Amino acid sequence: MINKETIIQSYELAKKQYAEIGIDTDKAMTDMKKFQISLHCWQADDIGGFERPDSELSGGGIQVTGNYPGKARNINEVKQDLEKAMSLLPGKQRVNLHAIYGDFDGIFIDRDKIEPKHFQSWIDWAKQHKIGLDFNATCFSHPKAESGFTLSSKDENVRQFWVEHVKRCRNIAAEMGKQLGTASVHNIWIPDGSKDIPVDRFGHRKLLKKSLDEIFAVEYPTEYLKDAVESKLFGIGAESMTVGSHDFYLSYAAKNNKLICIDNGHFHPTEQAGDKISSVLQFVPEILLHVTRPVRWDSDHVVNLNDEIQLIAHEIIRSDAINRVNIGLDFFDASINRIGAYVTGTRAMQQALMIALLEPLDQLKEYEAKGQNFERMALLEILKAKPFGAVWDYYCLNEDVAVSQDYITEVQQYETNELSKR
Ligand code: RNT
Ligand code: ZN
Repeated sequence: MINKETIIQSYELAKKQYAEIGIDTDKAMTDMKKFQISLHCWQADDIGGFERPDSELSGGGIQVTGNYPGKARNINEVKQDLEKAMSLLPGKQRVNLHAIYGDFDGIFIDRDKIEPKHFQSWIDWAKQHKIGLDFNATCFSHPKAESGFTLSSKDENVRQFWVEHVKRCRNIAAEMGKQLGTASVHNIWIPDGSKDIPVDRFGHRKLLKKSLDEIFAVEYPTEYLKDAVESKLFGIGAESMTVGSHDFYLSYAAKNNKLICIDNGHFHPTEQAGDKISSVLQFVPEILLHVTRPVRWDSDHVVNLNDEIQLIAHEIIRSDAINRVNIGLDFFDASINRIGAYVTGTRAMQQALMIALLEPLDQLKEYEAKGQNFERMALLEILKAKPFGAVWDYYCLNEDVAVSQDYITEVQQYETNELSKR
């Protein structure tokens, strides 16, 4: 077990060191409360969902690899796993559901028939835990998605089926927001694209625009619902063209006042998702982030505290956009303990935010404005060696969650007591 006295003493020293460069560590800890990261339910069961007892992912560019034991087999186990993960995380979280996670009571309800009542038990659970819910239409893992086209399908029946599904999903999300008193972010991601070089890119994109216009024709109060659209570069089986590209969705969001969802796995590898934040925020009201770790491609590894995540966090703080950025996670690794994945990934994002809050921004901006670029670079380098870990550990201690390596022990215990029995 971590020694509490050591954590407290380390913090006191760290606090003094940060104060010397004008940083108030107590304030940084208070500011951390402004973030509520949305935990994606799909890490718990490898995006299986509970639509059909035998449900399996059927393509759509989403690949989950690994078969580590302990995968959640039903809604109660997903809830239990999320509760465990949240008990190991400082601060408050939200939970992000996909439409295939409805409480269908063993009856098959097709996607164009789902209703708020199928999510009432999730809403009640969220009320009980005083957390918000976010939502996603599930336009993949379905026979009507197998052609590779959903909202941009040229088969009018197929297109209408998916339009109806997404309309219903927005209605469900609005109901979540209404009952929980915190707007639900509904995100649209579709797998539409083509494996080989297409000729009618224009036709499919025109259809996607038409579908979105139909879907958004129904308006909901923004206190209940915030709409986001998620772009992508390519997927497995859709290497040559993705209908919902960044250009497409960014234009759509800017023109229609929607949120753009930036998934940092959905761009060319040398593009920086963090660099996009200050651009798109000039034109859209808010953004949704899908924070992930793309290893060479959109592999959705567990988020680690790396340069990419730190730039994202810095840009949120430096753009003074805490209230305009909704942070969701989007990774799924079935090859390791899934609760450990949640906690490690979420903590990495939280740590990145805390590092960003511990930056003497006024001083750095002043150096920059005056052309003192050596000074700017030096201070940024100096900050890397400051005792951020002491502040983080103290924050966890204050929040009454496992500090440092103690969370490994807790995840191991949960594996022994719960996961290994599944
Ligand atoms: C897929 C998108 C999408 C999904 C989730 C499950 O590439 O990132 O956000 O991962 O909807
Ligand atoms: Zn995503």
